[in-house]
Amino acid sequence: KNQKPIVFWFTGFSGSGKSTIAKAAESKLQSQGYHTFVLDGDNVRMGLNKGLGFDQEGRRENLRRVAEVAKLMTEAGLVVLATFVSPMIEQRNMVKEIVGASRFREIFINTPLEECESRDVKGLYKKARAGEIPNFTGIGSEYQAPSNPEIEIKTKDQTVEESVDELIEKLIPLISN
Ligand code: GGZ
Repeated sequence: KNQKPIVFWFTGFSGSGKSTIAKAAESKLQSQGYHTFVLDGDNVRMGLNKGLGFDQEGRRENLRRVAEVAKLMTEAGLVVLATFVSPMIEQRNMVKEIVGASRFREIFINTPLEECESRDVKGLYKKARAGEIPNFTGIGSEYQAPSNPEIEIKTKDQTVEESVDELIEKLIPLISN
């Protein structure tokens, strides 16, 4: 299938739905014949980036390496869905520079902190509030929302299915030749 190799860079709080939405979108894209790869904390912080922390230096190095991998994947022709908190504008600008602006599109999974905290799927917010995770994004560490994302998905008042469909509808025109 003809497709443009683009890196879709998902940013948002922990628990905002980045991975869930990206993985569901990937299955739909693959069933339509697109060649995709999801890069996220789960498959990267365990291996390639094992040992990197969550201070801004650790995050920056995490994101730098991921950006280089995503770039290689676009050279193989893939559509990449990369889901990382990537809290700082400066970090996302670095990623954009590495990947190349023409291949980089920012996606803001806009779920308010209060909503992520009330979902608390992994119990991490509870731990962070208890002081057990010192640099947790939104609690002990800053999150800078993107000011001009290519796509913004507000998950608060819609189902996962609706968020995925909204994303797919906006994304497909960007990868079609
Ligand atoms: C934020 C943390 C932290 C801290 C562990 N801050 O919900 P999750 O669990 O699966 O998503 C979070 C993930 C964030 O890793 P990233 O590689 O995406 O972060 S960054 O882009 O900033 O480098 C969360 C878990 O790791 N986690 N400690 N202190 N999230």
